Amino acid sequence: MQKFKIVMSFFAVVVLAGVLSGCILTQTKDQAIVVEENPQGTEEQVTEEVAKENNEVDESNSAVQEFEMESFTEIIDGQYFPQFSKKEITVNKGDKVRLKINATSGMHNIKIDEFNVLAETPIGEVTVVEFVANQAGEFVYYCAKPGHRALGQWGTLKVIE
Ligand SMILES: [Cu+2]
Repeated sequence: MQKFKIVMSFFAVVVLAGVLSGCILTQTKDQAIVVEENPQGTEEQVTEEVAKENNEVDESNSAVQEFEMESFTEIIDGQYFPQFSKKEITVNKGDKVRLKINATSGMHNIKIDEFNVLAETPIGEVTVVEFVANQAGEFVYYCAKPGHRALGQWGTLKVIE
């Protein structure tokens, strides 16, 4: 009888262990699936949003300067003239600059050499570009697609002390 009890409790332990490890395995699997389901999805974006908000709180002494402009290609007498609707932007040194670029026609991007800004601006979308204007002076923002800058797709970024 004593032996039987020992055997039974051994079984009980084995069954309990099995159930527990089963739970743990299931949990691990579920977590793995959640991660797989969001490789470039919502969770990451939410984290980025939170990070952005935290940044804004951290830089509460510096203002956020937001500008909206259109990026497009005008056709005049069969000639293509790619351009930004805004030709000049003025901010204070230390400002966080947020550009909202609405690309309505043509293939464009935006580049500002001195602030390491380079972003594609897909047509039909509003592309948001952010950087901190941490140096004073006059800079050029432009489209780096072949020929676009020379054809007039650029503007002046003035950062004043
Ligand atoms: Cu362009």
